[in-house]
Amino acid sequence: MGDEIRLHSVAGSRSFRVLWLLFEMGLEPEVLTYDIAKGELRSPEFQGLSPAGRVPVLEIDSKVLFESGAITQYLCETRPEVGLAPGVGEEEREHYLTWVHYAETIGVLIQNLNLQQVFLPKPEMRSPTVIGIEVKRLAISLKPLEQILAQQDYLLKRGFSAADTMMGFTLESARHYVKFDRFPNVAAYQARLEGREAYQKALKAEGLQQFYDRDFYEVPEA
Ligand SMILES: N[C@@H](CCC(=O)N[C@@H](CS)C(=O)NCC(=O)O)C(=O)O
Repeated sequence: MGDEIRLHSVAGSRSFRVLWLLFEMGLEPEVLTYDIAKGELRSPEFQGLSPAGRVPVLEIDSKVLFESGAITQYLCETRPEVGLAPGVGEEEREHYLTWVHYAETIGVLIQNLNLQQVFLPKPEMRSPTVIGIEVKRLAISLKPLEQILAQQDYLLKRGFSAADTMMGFTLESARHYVKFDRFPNVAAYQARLEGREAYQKALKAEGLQQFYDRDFYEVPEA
């Protein structure tokens, strides 16, 4: 297996999930950062690595992987000794898989809200109807997390896992659109995750995410 680990990343994007997991595993990737606004993900070189021009991309073990969930599963399956995911046949495997992929259910809602509230260049391009619907769907999606986190500190009973590195980044964005006072267990969970050394190390390595210009985005008037 090749030794080099290279993460293609955009600060504040889903690549954070992978960077944080790598640090939790004690791995030290080279981090290549891109600027979406400058069209850097559209270069033929980058699209040769990621056909849809998306981050994260991870080069590891002489392979190239994209999709944060697939990368998470790959890392945990090839490095089981780190103990960050239940393997096939182990307890809570089904919950681990569910939460890893559920993080994308939330991730896509966040992506739609980011597009509507942050990236569309003119306010008249936004749809208050779509924003209202997506905010409601996001709040509904947080409810099962609130329930599970009332009973345990992490998504799995056995403790911190790669399901948490998938979910944690997503929650940091969610609080810009849904008030977390309705979700005290989710808020406490997020604080718990942010307190981890590897989370803080990933924040420093990736650089600050730049695009939110306020703490909370209200649904605009229709
Ligand atoms: N399901 C994919 C989504 C990847 C994705 O959409 N990444 C965003 C950043 S969070 C991206 O690269 N966007 C660039 C673009 O839309 O041009 C994953 O989990 O890796």
